[in-house]
Amino acid sequence: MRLRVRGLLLLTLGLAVLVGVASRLSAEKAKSHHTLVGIPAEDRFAPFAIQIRQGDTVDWVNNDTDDHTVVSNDAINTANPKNIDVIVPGTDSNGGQPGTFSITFHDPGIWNYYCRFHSTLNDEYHQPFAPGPRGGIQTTKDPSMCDPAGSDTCDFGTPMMGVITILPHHED
Ligand SMILES: [Cu+2]
Repeated sequence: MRLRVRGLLLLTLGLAVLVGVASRLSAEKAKSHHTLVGIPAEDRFAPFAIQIRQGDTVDWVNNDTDDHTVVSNDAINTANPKNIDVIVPGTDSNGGQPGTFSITFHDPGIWNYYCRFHSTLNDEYHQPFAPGPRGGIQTTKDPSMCDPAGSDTCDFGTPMMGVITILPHHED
């Protein structure tokens, strides 16, 4: 009888601890907000500019058939993380599923990024021109990337890029 009461007490205590942990976990999950940046079947990030709060997570989802990249522009970013250079697979290279990539931003600031495959626009259609892995707004202008026919595809234009503004925590 005594043993059974003690067993019941222990069981009740155990359950109380479990419920406590579960509710704390769900409270933490509710606090971290997720913002989606999609890549449609075009060479762009949508939306191009977003505003989030410190501690929030951005989820990139590549719905295009082609691979794209998320590359940080460390020269002008005032927020971490630095040195991001990640391929977000398109459906062609990801078994038919959109590739995904996420960053949680822990500091307030501005975080600019681009896709290094599509960081300049071509002359004719104003679509991102793919100069290859070494192209992009962080490299110097390379004459070998110019169109020999004389068009100005070697000129740098608006790249496939985005900007994230990370606001400080709510004051509460
Ligand atoms: Cu791209």
